[in-house]
Amino acid sequence: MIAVSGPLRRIVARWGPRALVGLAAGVAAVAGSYAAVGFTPGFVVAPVAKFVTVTMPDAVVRFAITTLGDLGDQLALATAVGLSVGLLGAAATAGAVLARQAEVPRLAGPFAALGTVAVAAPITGSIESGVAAGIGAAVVVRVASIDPGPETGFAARRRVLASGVTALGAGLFGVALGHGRGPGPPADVVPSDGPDPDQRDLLSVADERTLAVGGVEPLVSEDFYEVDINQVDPAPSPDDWTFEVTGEVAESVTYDYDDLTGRPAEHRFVTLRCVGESLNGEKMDTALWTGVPVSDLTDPASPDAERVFVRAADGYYQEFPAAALDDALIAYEMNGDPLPRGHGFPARLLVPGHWGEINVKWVTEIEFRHENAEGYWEERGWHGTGPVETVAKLWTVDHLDDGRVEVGGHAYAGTRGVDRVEVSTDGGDTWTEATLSDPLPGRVVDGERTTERATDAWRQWVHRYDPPDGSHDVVVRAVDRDGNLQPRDETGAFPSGATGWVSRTVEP
Ligand SMILES: Nc1nc2c(c(=O)[nH]1)N[C@H]1C(S)=C(S)[C@@H](COP(=O)(O)O)O[C@H]1N2
Ligand SMILES: [Mo]
Repeated sequence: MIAVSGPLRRIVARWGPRALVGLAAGVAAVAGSYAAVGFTPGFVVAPVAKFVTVTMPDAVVRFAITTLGDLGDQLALATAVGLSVGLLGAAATAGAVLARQAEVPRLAGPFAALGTVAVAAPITGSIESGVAAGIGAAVVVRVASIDPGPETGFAARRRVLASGVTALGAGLFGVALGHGRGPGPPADVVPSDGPDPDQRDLLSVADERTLAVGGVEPLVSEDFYEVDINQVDPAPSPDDWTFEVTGEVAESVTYDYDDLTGRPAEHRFVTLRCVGESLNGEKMDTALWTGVPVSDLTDPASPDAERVFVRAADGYYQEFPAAALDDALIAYEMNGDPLPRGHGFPARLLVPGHWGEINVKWVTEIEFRHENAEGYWEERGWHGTGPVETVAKLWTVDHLDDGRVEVGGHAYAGTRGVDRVEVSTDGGDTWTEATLSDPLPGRVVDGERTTERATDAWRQWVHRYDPPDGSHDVVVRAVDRDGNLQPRDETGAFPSGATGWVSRTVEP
C-alpha cells in the first residue's frame, strides 16, 4: 500500500475513480474506432503515432532504427495506443464534467460522446471512426454514471469496476469487429490469377538457382522486410489513385491504375536494402517485381531538369538526381501478385542499385526540379539517396554431421553486381572463395527475356570447411564486378549505411 495522506488523499479519492473511468472510456473509444475502420489511416492510433514520430527527437528515432529495429516499431505503436487511450479518455471525461457543470448529469454519456467525437473525428479525418469512438466512450460513461459529485468508497469502486469490465468488453468487441475491417488484401481489390507464364518461369529459375543452405533465405525472399514512416500504412484505392508527372515539364501528365497496368509489362528481380540496418542486419530482401519503366511515363511529359522530388500517399517524400530514374521501374506486382499493401499498393518506385529509401511506395507524383532539396530522411540527418554499399552477410553457421562447418549468407552490390565472396576462417589472415549461387536471370520485357547480365539482385554464398581445434573467427567480404572490395572500415548505419566486414567467432 502507498501511504497517502491529507490533501493528497482527498484528491485521489475525488479524482482517482474518475481518472480510472476516464481511462476505461478511452479504451472503449479506441476500441470503437478500431471496430469501425480497422487498422487503416482512419484508426485514431494512426495520427497519434504519426504525431509521436514527428515530435520525437531525431536522435531517439535514429536509436530506434539502428539499435532497436522492429522492437522500436512495436514500442512506438504501444506508445501511440497508450496516448490515444489517454487523449480520448480525457476528451470523454471533459464532456462528462461539462454535463455536470451544465447541471444535466443525465446527459453525461452523450456529452462524453460529443467530447470524444470532437477530438477523434478531426484528427482521423473520419466521421465513422470518430462517431464509433464516441459511442464506445459514452457506453462506459453511462455504465459508470461517472458524473455525480465527489463520491468515495464502495459505490465509486463499483463504478470503476463496471466501467473497466465495459471497456474490456468494448476492447474485445472492437478487436473482433475491426480485424476484418479496412480494405481487403490487394488481391481481393484487384483480381489476380497469380503469376503469369513469364513470372512463373522466372520464379522457377530463381528456385532452381537457390542454394540449399539451412538458415539462409531462398533467392526470392519468403519474408520481405518493411520500413515505413507510419505505424499504419495508407490504403489508396486503385480507383482513386493517380500518378502525376509535374514540375519542369513541357506538359504535366496523369496516369491512373488502368493506364499503368494496361501498358507492356516488365519483370525483373530487384533487391532492396535499408540504409538504416546494421551491417549484418536483415533489412535486405529480394523479389520479382512487375511494372512499367518510369521513362515510359515521364517521357510524354518532356521533363527538363536535373532533380526529382517524389511524393507518396503516406506523406513521405524523397529528392534525388533525375538520372537515378534512368532505368527505374514503377512496380504494381510483386512475385506475381498485386503489390501487398505494406510494400506500396497500388504502385511503388524501384530505383536500381540505390538504398531502399528512394524506392518510394504508394507513389503519387514525380516532380522535376532544378533546385536541390532534402527528402524525409535527409531532413533527419541521413544520407540515403545514393547507391548501396557492397555487403556480404553471414546468416548461418552450422556444424554438419560430417564434422565440417557450413557458413553462408547473401551478398549484394547493387547494379555493380557481386563478382565473388571471400571467406576467412582464421580471422582474416587467409581467404578462400565461397561458392556462389548463379546470378538471377535478367529481366523479361514485354514477354521477351533479355540476355542475362548483372542484375540488381543479391546472390547467395556458402562455404564448408574442416574447423581447426578451438574457437576461430570467420570473416566474409564481397567483391563487386567492377573489382571493388567491400570497404573494411567499420562505420555504423547512420548516416549513410553500415560498412565493414562481417565476422563471427565459431566455437568448436
Ligand atoms: N511512401 C513511402 N515509401 C517508402 C518508405 C516509406 O516510409 N513511405 N520507406 C522507405 C524505406 S526507408 C525503405 S528501406 C523501403 C523499404 O521498402 P519495403 O518496405 O517494401 O521493404 O521503402 C522506402 N519507401
Ligand atoms: Mo530504409
